[in-house]
Amino acid sequence: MNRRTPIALVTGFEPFGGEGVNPSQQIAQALHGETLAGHRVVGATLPTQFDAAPPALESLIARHRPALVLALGQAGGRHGISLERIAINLIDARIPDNAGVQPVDVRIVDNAPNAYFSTLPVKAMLARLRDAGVPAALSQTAGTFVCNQVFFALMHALRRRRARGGFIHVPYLPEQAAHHAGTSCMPLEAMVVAVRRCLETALTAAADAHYAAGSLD
Ligand code: PCA
Repeated sequence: MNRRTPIALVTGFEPFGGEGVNPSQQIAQALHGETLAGHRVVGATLPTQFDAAPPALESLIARHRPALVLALGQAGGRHGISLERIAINLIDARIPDNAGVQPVDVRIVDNAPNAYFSTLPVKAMLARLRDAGVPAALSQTAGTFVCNQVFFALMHALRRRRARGGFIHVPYLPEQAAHHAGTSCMPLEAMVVAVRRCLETALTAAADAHYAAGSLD
């Protein structure tokens, strides 16, 4: 790969909330170094900390100048792959982050819009996952914890760049779900395959695939 190969940046998060692992981190690590649709994947881990996560993401964007950024996070209890559509300009933490910080009702960026939409073709990605038999859904909220903060910071950072960006929440791994009775889970390898398909779709789909795919709910 030469230096001009465009980059797809994929981020995951450190474990948080008492968990020993975070599938989003493991997926980003698994995809690191792959070439997908002519893009080299750079996988990285963000701290699950309100103060540290946005600067870490911004320095990765400055360093790699990615053509596309896909941020991943764990959403324990959700069923299947959640393709997030909307980042809101609000933090309202139900639990402390990994630094013990728990902001309540705080704007993420002053003088910024109340929300940004993902600029990834979420409906084309959803169709691709459903064709492959992967449990997946569009989600209209990424929550109000560190994931939503990073999603918002990502879309704010990209607002004047050509690069596209978005966010996917993934469920628990089987070993995590074993400690949460009745919750849904997915094996790591199935999540890696699913996120790879999403990336390939996002890197190849026309920018308007988002709108052309129709309602899939
Ligand atoms: N999930 C959390 C933050 C880090 C992660 O993987 C969230 O959904 O906000």
